[in-house]
Amino acid sequence: MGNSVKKGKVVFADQNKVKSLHLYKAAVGDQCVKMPENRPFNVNEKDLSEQGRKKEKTQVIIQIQEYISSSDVVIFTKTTCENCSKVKSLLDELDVPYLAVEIDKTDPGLILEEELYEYTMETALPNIFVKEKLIGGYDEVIQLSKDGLFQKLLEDKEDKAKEDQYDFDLIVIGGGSGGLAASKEAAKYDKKVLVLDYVTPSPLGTKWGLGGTCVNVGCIPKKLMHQAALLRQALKDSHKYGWQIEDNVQHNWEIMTKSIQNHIHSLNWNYRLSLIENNAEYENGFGEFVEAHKIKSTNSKGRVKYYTAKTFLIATGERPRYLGIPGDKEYCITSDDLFSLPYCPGKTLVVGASYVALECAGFLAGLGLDVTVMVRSILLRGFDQEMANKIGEHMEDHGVKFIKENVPTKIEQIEAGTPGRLKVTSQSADGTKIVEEYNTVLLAIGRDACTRKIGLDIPGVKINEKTGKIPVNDEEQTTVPYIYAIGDVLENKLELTPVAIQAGRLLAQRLYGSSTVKCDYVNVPTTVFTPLEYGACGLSEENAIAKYGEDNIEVYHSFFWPLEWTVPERDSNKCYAKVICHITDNERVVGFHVLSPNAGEITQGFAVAIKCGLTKEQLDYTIGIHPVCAEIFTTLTATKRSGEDVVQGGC
Ligand code: FAD
Ligand code: NA7
Repeated sequence: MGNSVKKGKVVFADQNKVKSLHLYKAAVGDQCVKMPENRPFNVNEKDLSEQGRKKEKTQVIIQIQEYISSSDVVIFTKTTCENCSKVKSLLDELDVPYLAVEIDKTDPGLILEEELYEYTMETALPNIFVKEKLIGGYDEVIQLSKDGLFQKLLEDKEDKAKEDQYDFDLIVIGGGSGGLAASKEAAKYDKKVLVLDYVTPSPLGTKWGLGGTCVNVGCIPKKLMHQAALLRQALKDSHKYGWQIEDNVQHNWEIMTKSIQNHIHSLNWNYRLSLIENNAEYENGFGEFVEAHKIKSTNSKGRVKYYTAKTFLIATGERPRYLGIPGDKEYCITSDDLFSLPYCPGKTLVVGASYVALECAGFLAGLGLDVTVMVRSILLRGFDQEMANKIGEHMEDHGVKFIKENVPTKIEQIEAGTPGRLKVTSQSADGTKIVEEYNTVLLAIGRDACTRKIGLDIPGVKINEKTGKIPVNDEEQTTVPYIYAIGDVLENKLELTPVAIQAGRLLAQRLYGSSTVKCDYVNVPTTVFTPLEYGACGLSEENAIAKYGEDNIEVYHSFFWPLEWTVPERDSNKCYAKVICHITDNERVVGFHVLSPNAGEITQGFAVAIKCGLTKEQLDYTIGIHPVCAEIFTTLTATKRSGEDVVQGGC
């Protein structure tokens, strides 16, 4: 990297004296970049008062902004910096005209370098701006150039935009799973697209990069930590397979989190690249409506910009909910903090009993921690309850403790530390109090839609006042026709990454292509990554009964024992398969459920078949693959109604 920026060192006092503002013209011709207007600073150098310093700071910020907007490509450099020279040579080779601001040649007096650091948060030079957007430094430009993408940044749709009364065709608020998918797809139709993404730090200060919940604090780190826990089980199993591994193998939390975070950082960068590849603009700013067609974007330094668009898409997702009891925000963590926690959480209380809670409890216990789950009512509300209870039993068998029908009422710190010690007071419905000590309390009690602080009332978008969720029609259109919404903010829709992506992509195709295809929210497969994974597609048994009546459904089921688990002699008949068929509709499969290793891999394939109208007869005529877990679905004969014993003896 280039020279480190030393805060407060490099300055220039009088713009008229700025001799070091070099205008590099590499084959510029008519496109010659223009110098920023000279703006003499009126700061009295002796005026060291607070007000004077503020004024000075403001003028430098304005100057930086003027530099940035004065040319398509602006580089802040130093003459002594090797990487700065390399970047300039590269731009010369690429025949790209640029303006280079040589910081070390500017007259001293003001705090350009310090303000530049504050502005970009980049700790090294050069800082490269393309079309007023910070692209990054040396590494980023070299990578973009290697990928052949630097020139692409310079292509734009300005001409089209000028014809239009708006700055953009589409502004997407939220650069998560849904927002990014929609932005890239819309840009493919040659639309001018801006995507704003901004992560408000968690109460404990955790923040992350571009890509939204799934990649940073959801599916990706969760599945990787689940994998870390499965490896411990594999180590145990390996004894019976002849591996002579010592019993006291230790897990290192820091190494795991660092490796996972490194992977996430590479994904953050790939998201950025793919926006560039698709010619969609990105800004790291918090978006909120200020007028019907105008939004304000505020970055982490409080810098504000305004943009207008013809169409808007809300894809702001959700953030974890807090209990609203003493000590929750001060001392508890949520999934937003867990995956980058710099220390092992130790003895952990997980509050909540839905999939985020059980998955986190599962992998923490799998890593060898002492884990308790505090359940207010039932496990996995909304999922098939038979499967949910089997998951709970399996977790209990593997050492996870459950405190049922209890809620925390107070969290107190006994001792600060990494982890510290917390005292948790909880209460059951009958008023019985439990007081227990933990190192960490993880709240997983649901998530709230990020819809209340984005000025939706200004254009008149209606939300469900109680939940904050946005109701939409079957084309993801809100109550304001030119404003759409997708993903986790939607009311009564599944909160899953592939759902948000599919909805975003199809919406862009309908808006800008000739498509009429709508997102199908029915029969969406999903998997809960508890230690014993649970895959599901279609209706739960309860919902199938409610919809078709008990007499009209047939439930085929069986326990099974994965071959791989027989040799280590563990978890016999814990895996379970169940298909729910609608009798009067040719025994069409309306519900598919499996508790198994790799349940997601199994469920994905069957979901395709269910989408094609799979019947029980077709399952029976399908020849299985032997010896795999999924073959159980081709041999199911026992119905629940028959009361037949479904425990299996093995292969
Ligand atoms: P998000 O991905 O949350 O993106 C919204 C983005 O908008 C965020 O980056 C947010 O910071 C940003 N934003 C918010 N407000 C503003 C604003 N005003 N201006 C600018 N930006 C803003 N799904 C699965 O399919 N499989 C899983 O295994 C899975 N596991 C999960 C595990 C956990 C712990 C969690 C919490 C979720 C999991 N999910 C999983 C759900 C999945 O992450 C979400 O369904 C998905 O991310 C929703 O995408 P989205 O685009 O609606 O929102
Ligand atoms: P869910 O699916 O909304 O479930 C919330 C869980 O937390 C559920 O078990 C609730 O119990 C429990 N809960 C809710 N409030 C409390 C309080 N105050 N005290 C104790 N327990 C409580 O949340 P998740 O976090 O698992 O997942 C939300 C979304 O995130 C999911 O759809 C994915 O998109 C990712 P209840 O059953 O209501 O008694």
